[in-house]
Amino acid sequence: MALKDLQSLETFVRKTVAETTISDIHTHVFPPSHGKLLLWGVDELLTYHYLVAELFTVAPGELTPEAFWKLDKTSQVDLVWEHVFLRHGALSEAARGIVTTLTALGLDVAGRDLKGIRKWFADQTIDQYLQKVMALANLDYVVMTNNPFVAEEAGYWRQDLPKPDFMKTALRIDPLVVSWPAAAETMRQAGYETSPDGDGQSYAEARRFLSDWADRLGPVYLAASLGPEFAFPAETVGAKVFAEVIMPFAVERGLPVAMMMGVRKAVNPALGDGGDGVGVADVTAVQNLLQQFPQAKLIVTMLSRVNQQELCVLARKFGRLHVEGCWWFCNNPSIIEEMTRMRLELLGTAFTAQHSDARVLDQLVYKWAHTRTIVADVLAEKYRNLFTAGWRPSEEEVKRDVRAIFGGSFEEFCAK
Ligand code: FIX
Ligand code: ZN
Repeated sequence: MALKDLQSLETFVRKTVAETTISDIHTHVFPPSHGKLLLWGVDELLTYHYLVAELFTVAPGELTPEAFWKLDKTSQVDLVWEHVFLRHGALSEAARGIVTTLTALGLDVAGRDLKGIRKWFADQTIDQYLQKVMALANLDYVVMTNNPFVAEEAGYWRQDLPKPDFMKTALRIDPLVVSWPAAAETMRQAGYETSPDGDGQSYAEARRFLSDWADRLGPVYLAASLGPEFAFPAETVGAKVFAEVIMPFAVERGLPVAMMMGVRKAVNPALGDGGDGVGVADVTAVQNLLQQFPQAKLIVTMLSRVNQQELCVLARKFGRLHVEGCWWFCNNPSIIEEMTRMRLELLGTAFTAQHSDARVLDQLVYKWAHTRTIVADVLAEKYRNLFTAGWRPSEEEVKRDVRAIFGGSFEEFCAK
């Protein structure tokens, strides 16, 4: 049905964004059968590495990361709660996210009763809670991050444990690119003839390793996070592994390669996962891979705000490049708004607006609630401009377009 005036159009756009089922194409959640790997609950929420990093921006000098990591989880949580939330206010995106999640779960976060909130979580069982979180976030599926080079993860997958269909897999292979000698040793110990130097045979065996794990996992895509220095082509081991292992395997298997570019690993190692930083990546590496591998499909997100326009322009040149997500340090309202507006202006709906990157299950609730609010504002503006220019979108078309940027375009891209 056509939308006859600006008011009914804007109302319908906002309603559609609020109600559209979303596919979350990058997360760090795990199946409940993988035990402690699946993080959930208020203590894990409050010790998310974003908040631990924020703790050390405000904590007293005598509280060192070394001392913090020696504390038990409850004491760590109490410190984050006291210093980040109570003494300095929950204005950061990561802190506000906890408030959003706890409120959506019906908990009295305004009362700041951490004890009572902890008790509520203690009464939850993960299987029901997982369903509750997926429903609250209104997701049809999540794509996980599954790294066969992490012994604990590989151990669970080798047991062939139950996994909900709505938890899809991604074969994560950073070590192949960024630490080949260690990856070669892991593969050698698993029975593959790989050597730390990397040679023809090693690369063939690495492709076999990927093939065996792809058979086991059935991944939606291959994935790797890369530093800002990643270049292609280049006389580096990483570039050689892309050329000899990753790209040939991906093309042969018909799998997209997801590249997450621009992370400066362990800028401050004392913070653990929270110690990573950001750097401007090299978009020409993506361009060169697309030119050299004309059958390959790349899904790319970049960590630096600086890279965003150049990446969007490249996606206009190659239908085999899919731009997705406001990754990590871009996953903040000010940057999500700018990136979504830029992507709509340059790519129409041929992109995926967001991924949650959730490491703690409950984060799915806030990451998507916050994104829906921002995307609704941007889309309302874009449809208003389009209507004013003379176009009359129907309700079905608005639904189609909203779904497109929340998973539909991704599925079309993967099926190409
Ligand atoms: O490499 C990645 O998948 C990153 O998203 C993570 O390493 C990072 O710690 C994260 O979860 C950011 O949100
Ligand atoms: Zn991630």
